[in-house]
Amino acid sequence: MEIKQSESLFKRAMTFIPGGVNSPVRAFFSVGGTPRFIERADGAYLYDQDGNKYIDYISSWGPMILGQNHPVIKEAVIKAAESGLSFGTATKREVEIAELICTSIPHVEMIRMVNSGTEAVMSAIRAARGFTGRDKVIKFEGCYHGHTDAMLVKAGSGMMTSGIPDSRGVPMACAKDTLTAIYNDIDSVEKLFAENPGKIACLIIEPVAANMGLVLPEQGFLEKIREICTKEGAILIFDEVITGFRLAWGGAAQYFHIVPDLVTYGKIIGGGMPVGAYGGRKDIMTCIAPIGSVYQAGTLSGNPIAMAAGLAQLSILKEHPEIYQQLDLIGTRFADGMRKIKEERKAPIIVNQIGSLAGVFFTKEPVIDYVSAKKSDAKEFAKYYHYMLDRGCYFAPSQFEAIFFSAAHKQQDIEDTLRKAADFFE
Ligand code: KE4
Repeated sequence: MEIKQSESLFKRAMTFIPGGVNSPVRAFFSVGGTPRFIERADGAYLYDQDGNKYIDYISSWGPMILGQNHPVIKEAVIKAAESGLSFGTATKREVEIAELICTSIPHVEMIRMVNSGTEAVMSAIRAARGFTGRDKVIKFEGCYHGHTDAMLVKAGSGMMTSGIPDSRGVPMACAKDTLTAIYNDIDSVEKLFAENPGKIACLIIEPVAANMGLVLPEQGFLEKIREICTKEGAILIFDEVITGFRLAWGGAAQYFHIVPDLVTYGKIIGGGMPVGAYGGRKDIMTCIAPIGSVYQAGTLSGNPIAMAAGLAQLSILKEHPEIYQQLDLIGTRFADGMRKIKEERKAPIIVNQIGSLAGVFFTKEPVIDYVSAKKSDAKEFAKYYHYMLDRGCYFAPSQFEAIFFSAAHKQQDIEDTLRKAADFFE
């Protein structure tokens, strides 16, 4: 595969941008080789600067659930841009998107727009601390909640990929209030509450962990977490930046019938533009400035163009719930196909999948948490990664990320991918 343009662009990028990228996991450091510089995207496909075509299995890390360059979303952005880009005032679309979410997701009584998932998480944690008057936060090893200081402790995603689960630059004074539990291990949660009675403001969890590869909650795990948080007076925050509006319209909360106190969103609600949001119980959200004393703000929060893209995408998802069945079919078809390859070709892989999210681990043990995920053979993954990339399948360049399917993926794309994967395990 000819990638001369990407190679020369990467060389230039390395001169001016740390690692040549604006987000670490894009740099291909864990799989080696040259990141592909994508020029354009359409439907289920990406096209790089050298004209190579790929089936898109990262969907911009989740936002492009309807596929790339969707005509309705594009039209909404162009139309909004004709009226101006940013006013720094209240605007109608902010009311419309807040109304759409709050009137259709019961546990979201109020919502605040921000510009990224990181900002949503940072603000939700501050709201929980302000509401409870407590300082400590529980997160789970391998879960990633953006790069706010308090969350860069045993974090997943790019940190797990680069093997630095704890970032330098985070003061001990901050990290000491972040307690880490083990995913799918309720005893580790109970132990932290017992050791810190009355001190834990909130527990934040990815209800489906998609930043250590894909790890599913075991039966009863989320229910027990809900019970413990209620008993201990700690705020339960579902970080639905990935699962929100993806697993179901109401996200993992609807999928698993659990009611969180706060929820964070990102990705899909921006339709490809920079948007995050946090919301939930009214009694907590009314603590937020200007009506409350928990401060949070943002110049471009609720930006008119971003709201137009988000509204367009959410409106399609709301009006066409059959999309979720379609997404589940595609994800299940992929997972079943990979498991068939595992059986027939004795491939050393474990496949996790839920709806339009999947994960393929190069290991023989079930992957249920950070430790079991870390046992994956990253070298073998890297070989598989490049084999598939060179044959036009663009997955996340890390063993510790998820596979994202969109409504634009067709049966044919999946069959084509499975055929190539089977050949790799020949
Ligand atoms: P952003 O600040 O990147 O918009 O969102 C942070 C975030 C919060 N919560 C969850 C559950 C997330 O998955 C993320 C970000 N996801 C990664 C992908 N694993 C973003 C990709 C990247 O960092 O480049």
